[in-house]
Amino acid sequence: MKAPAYYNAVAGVLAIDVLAMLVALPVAFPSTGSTATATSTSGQTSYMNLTIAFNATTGWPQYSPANFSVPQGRVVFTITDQDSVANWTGCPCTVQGTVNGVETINGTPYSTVPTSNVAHTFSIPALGLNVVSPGLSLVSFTMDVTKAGTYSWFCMDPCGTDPGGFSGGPMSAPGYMSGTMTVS
Ligand SMILES: [Cu+2]
Repeated sequence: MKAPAYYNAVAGVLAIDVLAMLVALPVAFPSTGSTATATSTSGQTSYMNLTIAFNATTGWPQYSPANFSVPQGRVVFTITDQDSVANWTGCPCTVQGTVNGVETINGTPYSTVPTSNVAHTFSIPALGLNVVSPGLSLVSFTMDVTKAGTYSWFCMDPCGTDPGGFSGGPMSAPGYMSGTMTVS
């Protein structure tokens, strides 16, 4: 039986998409898993995409890549947060250290993020950066990094396994809720 024309068209598009993913995936998720370098595609601006997903072995939420490099200049970050929605009344939810003091959550800009959904933060004290990552969201923020160096980042949210959550599990294992950003 001959497949309808629309089926062939859809299959063709799918085949192209799969091919594009096969090419793109090793770039987005290098085989080392924890180290990556941002790509600069338009002059001074570079792009760094982070994902928070559950580690297949431990089951803990994990930033990936945890250790990465960016060139000096303007960097546009995204955080794809696959963790669940969580309320955190004690959240230091003011966005700091980004261009215009805002981050966007699913396309909407916030200078203070509602405490009703805070899964993790991405914080670099040495650069005055604090960004909040709600569960099941896409966060974007822009940052101007002017000084070369290696900066420690970490999550301030009590997402650990100890009572209180500020230690244990992903909060105590390097490469989950902490890592380094190297500016070169
Ligand atoms: Cu966290």
